[in-house]
Amino acid sequence: EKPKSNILLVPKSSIRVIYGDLGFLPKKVRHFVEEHARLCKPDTIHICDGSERENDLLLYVLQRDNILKRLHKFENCWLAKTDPADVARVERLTYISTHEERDTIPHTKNGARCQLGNWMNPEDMEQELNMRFPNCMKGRTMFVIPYSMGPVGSPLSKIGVQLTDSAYVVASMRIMTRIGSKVVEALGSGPFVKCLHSVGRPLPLTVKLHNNWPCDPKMLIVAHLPEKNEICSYGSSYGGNALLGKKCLALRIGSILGHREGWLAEHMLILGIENTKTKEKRYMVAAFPSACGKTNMAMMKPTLPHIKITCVGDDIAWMRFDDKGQLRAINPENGFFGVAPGTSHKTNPHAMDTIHKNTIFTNVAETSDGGVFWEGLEDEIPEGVKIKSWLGDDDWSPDSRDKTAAHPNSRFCTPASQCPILDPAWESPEGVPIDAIIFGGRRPAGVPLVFESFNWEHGVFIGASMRSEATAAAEHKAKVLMHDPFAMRPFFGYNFGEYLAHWLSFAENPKNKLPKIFHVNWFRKNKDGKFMWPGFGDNCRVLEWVMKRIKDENVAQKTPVGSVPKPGSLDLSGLDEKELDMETLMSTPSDFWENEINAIYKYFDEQVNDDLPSSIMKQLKDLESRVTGG
Ligand code: SAT
Ligand code: MN
Repeated sequence: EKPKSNILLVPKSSIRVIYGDLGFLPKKVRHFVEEHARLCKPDTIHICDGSERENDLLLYVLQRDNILKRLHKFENCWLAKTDPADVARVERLTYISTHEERDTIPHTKNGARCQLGNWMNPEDMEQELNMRFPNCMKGRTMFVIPYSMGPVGSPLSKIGVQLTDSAYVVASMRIMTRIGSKVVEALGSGPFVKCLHSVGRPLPLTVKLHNNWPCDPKMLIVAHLPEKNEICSYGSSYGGNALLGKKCLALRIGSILGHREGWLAEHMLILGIENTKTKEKRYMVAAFPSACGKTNMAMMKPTLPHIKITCVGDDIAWMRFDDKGQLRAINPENGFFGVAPGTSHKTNPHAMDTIHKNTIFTNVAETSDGGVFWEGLEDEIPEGVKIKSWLGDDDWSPDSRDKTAAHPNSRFCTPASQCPILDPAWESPEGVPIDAIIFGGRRPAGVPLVFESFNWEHGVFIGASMRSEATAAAEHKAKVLMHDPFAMRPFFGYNFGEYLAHWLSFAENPKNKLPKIFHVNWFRKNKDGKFMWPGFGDNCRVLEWVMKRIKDENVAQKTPVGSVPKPGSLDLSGLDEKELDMETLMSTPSDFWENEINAIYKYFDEQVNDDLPSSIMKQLKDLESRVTGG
């Protein structure tokens, strides 16, 4: 049934659809739009079709409103500078609301603050949302973004519809997800995740904006309502707070759907690796905490000439065992939202080649020749070019070192299709076959370059006990070792104990070919505080070894912690072997591991408590007896 006109009737006013046609939306989507238009009271509605014409219009508006600035050095590239108070995800205001607290988070010991998610009961949540959303879009346009996480029409994909009053969010969602009419067609009368987002600044403004960037950090909330299949986000326009397909749908809601439907939504890159000598090709996934070099690894330029790496995704993997028992993964995203600082031709040449067109940069520094700058690009700036920092310091120089040029969490938002090493199967609807799962972290001491788990259960334990030096992507500033199980700490959609049980359950089906599980650490330091391993493109040497282990080649030897490469089994050709202390790099000092085991005991006991599966506790005890030899 079609609506009578393209004008939405709301008591005492009417809201005009200025772009698109309400009549083309499935009935359920139309009701969702109407209900929230009535609540948020935008002036106008724009239904996104995903066309070029639409994008031109959005970019025109964003430029006119001084939110985006064209970067003349590149093709169709843009710079946004945010309110300095809106620069990252805000974990402490990110909630999951369910009737039962225990569905969302474990019962911590002695009322300790839960580090594995924030829960709120539905009544309080309703109050919080009612304090914010009524009339919040006054004077603004409400955009309707139908989007697909995963290739449009793939049986592994999920559809969301995001309502937002931010054109910047639309332009970014257009890069990061597949949006528009083709998604509406694929949706039909099927289910979708309802996503509501507002910057929280109705017009006319009552405060002065910084950088014309509307946001309301004091009222910020990111709420997940899995029982209603809904996400509501208020007060921020930035990254994971506002692009609701990414962390909110693809990880938090995704992990809940995966639990329910028998699959996994993980914070993992997906890469292909080919040995051109043996013509063998494999796919692997890897989980690292944010800004730990994950995007660099996903796009690695290998230093071994016979190894070829291809990229399927740099942040999120949705995985499922198929009916033959093969684990398969899709990348639900359509672009890269990568941390800019540290990205250079030296560290990630393929990313550098990806971002010189059709890219939105946020909070990087700009150069007087219309380009961009951030920490790590010092050697790539032509002489005489001036740098303007993200905060607007006009003549920023590397000597004014107390202030960085770019914000440490500044980003590029760029289409995956532009990556020069994109895997040919990256959009394959059935997903790519996964033969190894890699966990990793930034561990300055004690943790070997690579070790392999003894079995699936031990591998799940390794994921559960991951720790890493904290990074700039979240609001944590100081460098401390943080527990970050599965690199999912801020992204679990449901009780972490249940999540572990879900991972363990895949071993119960004898048909499943369980991939081998590994842990890597590119960041071990020697006594002088220097990195012991060259990292970056040389990490392909470790992946080549992993490939050998997939085939069960006899190249591993046991340590109490896991199996490490036998001496001589890592290809070190072309490296200065005098400089490398492989023995120390692979060592597992018992005093270090005794401390580590104590930290894991404490963490499991306090944070997971009764929800910890007994087999994971048994893995910890087994590790302890192997380490202490008792
Ligand atoms: O801002 S995002 O959540 O998209 C990226 C991150 O913080 O990990
Ligand atoms: Mn991430």
